[in-house]
Amino acid sequence: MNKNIEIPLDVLQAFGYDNNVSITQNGDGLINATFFIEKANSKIVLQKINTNVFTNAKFIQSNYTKVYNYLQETTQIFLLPKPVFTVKGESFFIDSTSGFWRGFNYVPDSTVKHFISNATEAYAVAALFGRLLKVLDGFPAQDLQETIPQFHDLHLRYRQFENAVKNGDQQRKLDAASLIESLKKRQNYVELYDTIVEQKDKFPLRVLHHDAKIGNILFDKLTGEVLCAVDFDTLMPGYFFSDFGDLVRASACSAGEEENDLSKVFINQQYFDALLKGYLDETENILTASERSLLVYSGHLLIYMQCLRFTTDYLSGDIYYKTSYINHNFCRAINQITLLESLERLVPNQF
Ligand code: GN1
Ligand code: MG
Repeated sequence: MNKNIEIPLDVLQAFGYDNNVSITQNGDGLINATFFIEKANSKIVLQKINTNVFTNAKFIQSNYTKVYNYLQETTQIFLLPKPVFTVKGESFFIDSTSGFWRGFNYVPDSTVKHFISNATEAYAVAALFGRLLKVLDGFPAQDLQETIPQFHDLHLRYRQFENAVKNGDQQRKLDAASLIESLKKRQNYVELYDTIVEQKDKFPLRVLHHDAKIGNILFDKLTGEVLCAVDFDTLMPGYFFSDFGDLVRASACSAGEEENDLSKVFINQQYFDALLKGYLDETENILTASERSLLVYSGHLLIYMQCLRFTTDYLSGDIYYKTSYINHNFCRAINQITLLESLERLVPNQF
């Protein structure tokens, strides 16, 4: 998918700007297009939502508004980027080509990082997402829409993978033969997922971020401290393992999912331990005993799921994730299976 998109004038005008602004594009996300708009003393983040992925993009905005207002009303201190409304007072704007746009206030002096630098940082990052679970514990999960239905449904992801293996590109299938075997051989993760969702009393539906990767955290540019999480597009009902799983996937690793030198791809035990402590310090009294006992396997589920998703997209001809080179999704999938193998050595799966 192509990532270079321009901002039409009607969009700028809808948010109270004109062509007389400075625009920079942030190239990080794999789905949406993100821009920084600056004029005089104001700076906002404007995003074009990928409506092929978020077919009901309005749900993103209604979920965010509900949660944002809930946190303001319950005076729980949890920083969320403030939504920017259009001049007509709407939380989004649909342009003349049906593009879906929404904005946030830029969080001053913030920056993003792609890697965790030390265990203290890993602890802080996990505590942030643990706190999110905690402050939303009283929020009724069923009041939120599924912005992508069955987003972290491992059973569905496995079926999509099987379909892609069956109907996907023949040459790519041959090239990925050993990766496909490695994924098939690990169907016990799908079984674990199935047993979790079957036991609603032990594993209740909760509000999860569903993309707790390091790139979705803002850090203070000066002190390096964690400021807040961003990208709440997949904030929706889900199960306990999603955010901690993505934390392990993206913050306990020595290198990110774009790394092709596999010798650099492994789980850092110190970071893993710090993540677990950070998450549990915030959520220990909220999670059920069953959730706590399976928390250490969250990373297995999420890395496995991400590997299935990259492989599925590769076999299907790169229709979902933005790619920059020919085998990009394949390389990401190989990176993720390597990471999974490393996690399995550190925390052998016992089920
Ligand atoms: C996507 O858009 P971005 O880069 O924040 C994806 C996540 C994946 C992630 C992998 C809606 O997130 O689920 O984990 O890429 N988001 C969607 O980097 O599919
Ligand atoms: Mg995202």
